[in-house]
Amino acid sequence: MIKNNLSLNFLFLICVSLLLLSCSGINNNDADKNLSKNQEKPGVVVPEFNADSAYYFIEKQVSFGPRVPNMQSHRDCGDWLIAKLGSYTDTVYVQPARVRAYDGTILNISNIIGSFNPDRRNRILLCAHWDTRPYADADPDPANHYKPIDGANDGASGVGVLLEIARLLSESDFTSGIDIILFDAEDYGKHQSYGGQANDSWALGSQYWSSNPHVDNYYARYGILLDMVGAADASFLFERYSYHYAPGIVNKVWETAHKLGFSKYFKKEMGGYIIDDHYYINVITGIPTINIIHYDSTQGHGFFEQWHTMDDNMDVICKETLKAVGQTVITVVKGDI
Ligand code: AHN
Ligand code: ZN
Repeated sequence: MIKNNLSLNFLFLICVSLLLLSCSGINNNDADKNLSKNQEKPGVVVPEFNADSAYYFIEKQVSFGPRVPNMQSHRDCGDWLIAKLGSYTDTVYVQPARVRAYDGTILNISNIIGSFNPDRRNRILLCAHWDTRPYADADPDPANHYKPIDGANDGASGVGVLLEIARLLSESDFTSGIDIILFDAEDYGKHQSYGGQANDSWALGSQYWSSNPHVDNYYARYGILLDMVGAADASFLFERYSYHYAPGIVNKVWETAHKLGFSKYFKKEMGGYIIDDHYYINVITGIPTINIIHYDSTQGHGFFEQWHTMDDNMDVICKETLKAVGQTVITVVKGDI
């Protein structure tokens, strides 16, 4: 009797823990049911986004160390990304460049582009940045202000979601073109203590690509940028440049997220104007591009709590959030190819 009670209590405890710890290791019940019908567009089969797989891709990037241009860990991770993206896509392009940072440092960078059906005119662009910030200049401890960060959320999360989408697309049949661009040197913007003049110091890789696309006359119908898409309880608000340049895409993505049951992440509220890779793509190439980015107005800086701190590590990453973003984006893309 006592034994029975104990095991009942134990079972109860396990159930409660599973409910509470939904972020530290969810079991995705849908994982073995790989495909689901798109409720919106009958006939369109949407693959099931695997958050465990995306999580692993993030963990792998972080394992190289900070991906700061000119560091060995940056080159090592770049080589892994080229091989991984190349294994899923029809063609992979590496676009090397030397760019000048706000402080005069010459950065050896590489944008990494994986393309499905590279010869098709009708294309969609998906992107994220793969580099990480060279300094934790928003860390509460000033001793960390010149140390590089893991960038599990700021950087690796968007790339992890896109690699999982590339894996799913590699198993999928479609005729349109898709480009997955991993931009370098997004996060080498001016240090918070820098007093000098520094225009356009962020997003150096996407500025370079936008002025020098990897193929002549490159065009895509629209683009979607993912930045900081992995934290627990993330909130994705309408980013204002996205809404200005691509309101139709913003509405389509948020509508899709709501229909899939992810309204707690995708809030239909205005956020701020954020200079990020999508800004330069919009301004320089004219490709209407949106940014799905974690925006939190309760934080002074407006982003997730651990933004540009030493705590932007794997502990921040939540599979539920990855699932919400990944399933939404793959649903939108599958509906359009
Ligand atoms: C600015 O702070 C101007 N832009 C932020 C873009 C960013 C930084 N995305 C990730 N890290
Ligand atoms: Zn950053």
